[in-house]
Amino acid sequence: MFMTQTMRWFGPRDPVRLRDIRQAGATGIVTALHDLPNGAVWDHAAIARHKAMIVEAGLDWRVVESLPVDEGIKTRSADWDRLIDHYRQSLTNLAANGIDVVTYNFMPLLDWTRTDLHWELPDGAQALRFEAVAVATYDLFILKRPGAADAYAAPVRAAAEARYAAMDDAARAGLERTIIAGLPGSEAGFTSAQFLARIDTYAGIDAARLRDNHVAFLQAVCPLADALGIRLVVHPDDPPFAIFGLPRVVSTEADVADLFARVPNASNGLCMCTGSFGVRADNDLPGMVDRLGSRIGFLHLRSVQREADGAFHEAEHLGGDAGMAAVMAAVHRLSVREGRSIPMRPDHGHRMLDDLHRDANPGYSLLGRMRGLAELRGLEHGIAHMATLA
Ligand code: CS2
Ligand code: MN
Repeated sequence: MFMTQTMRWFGPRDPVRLRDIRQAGATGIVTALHDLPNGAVWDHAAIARHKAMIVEAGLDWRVVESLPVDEGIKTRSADWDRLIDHYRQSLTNLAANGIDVVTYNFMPLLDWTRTDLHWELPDGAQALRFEAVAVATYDLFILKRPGAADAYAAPVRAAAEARYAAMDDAARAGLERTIIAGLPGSEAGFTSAQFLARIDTYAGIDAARLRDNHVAFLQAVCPLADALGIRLVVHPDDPPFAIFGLPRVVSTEADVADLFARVPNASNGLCMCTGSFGVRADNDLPGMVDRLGSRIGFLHLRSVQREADGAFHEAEHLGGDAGMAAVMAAVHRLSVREGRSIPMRPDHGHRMLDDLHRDANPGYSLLGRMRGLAELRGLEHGIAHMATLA
C-alpha cells in the first residue's frame, strides 16, 4: 500500500497549472477556496466548481488545506457560536462533495513564518530560511513591540541592533513584508500597526488558555466530523515555538498527544509535517509516526537543516536533519499495518532550474517540489521492496 501522492495548488491564479502537477506524477490535489475570507462558509456550489476543475484535469481533490480557523475561534471572542456554525456548515458541504481530509492550524495571527524567501544555496538554487536574529530585528526595531526586549537574550539584542543599523529602508521594508505580509497558503497579511493591535487581542491568552480554546473548538466540531466521516488534521506550528510573545501549542509530540487525550473523537487527527516538527531536535520524527500512527491523516514530507543560533533552512527532501529514510520506513510500516494509503505532499521545495526565471509562490515552485516528490516516491518504493525480501 503506497502513499497517495499529491501537490498543493493555489487555484486558477497559481502559476503552476494542474497539468504540470499531473506530469510531475501526483494523482491528488491539495487546495482550498483561497478567495474566501477566513470565517466565511464554503458553500456547496463553490466547492463543486473548484472540484470540477481538478477532475477535468484528471486529478482528484484529495485534501483541503486549509479550512482556516478564524481568530475569533482561537480567542473565544463574542462571535464564537456564529463562527463555529460556519465551520460546521463548511465541513458538511465538503463531505457532500466527497472530500474527507481537512487541514487546519491553531497558530495565533501568523501562519508559517520565514525571514528569507530567496536564500541562495551553494548550487544557485534558493531555499526558505528562518533566522532568529532577523525576527528580533523586526520585533525590536521595526515593530517596536512593547516588552519585546524581555524576549531576547542580550547577545541576540546586540546582534539585532547591529543588523538594523546596517539595513537601508528597502531592506527594512523587505524584512517586514517577509515576516507579516502573509505567505502563500497563510490566511491573512498585516501591516505592522495592524499586527501590534492584533497581538493585543492575545493579552489575556497564555498557552494554557489557547490549549483550552483549541479543545473547545474540537469539542464543537469533532462530533459532526465523526458523523460525516471527515478527518480534521491539525498542522503543527511553524516554527514550533512561540514568537512575538504569542503562544503556540502544537509544537511537540506531547502537545498533540494531550490534544488526542482530551478530545478522543476519531475525527481528531494530525497533519504530520516533518518540516515543522523537525525544526526541534527534541521531536523524534520516526517515533512520532509510529506512536501517533492512526491519528495521522495527512503527511507533509520535507526536511530542514538546523543552523547555529536557532536558524534553519529548508534542505533537500532526503538531506537535512529529518532523517527521511527512517521517517519513510515508519510511514511504510503504518500503511501496511492499517491497510491505508495516506495522502502526502512534498510540502515545499527549492526554487531551481527554470523556475529561477519564472514566478511562483515562495516554497511552491514546480521543479523543486517535483524533485522532492520523485525522491520520496523512489525512497518509498525501495523501502517497500526491501520489506518484501526481509
Ligand atoms: C504551510 C502552512 O505547511 C505549509 O506549507 O504552507 O500554510 C500550512 O498549509 C497551514 O499552516 C496548514 O493549516
Ligand atoms: Mn507543512
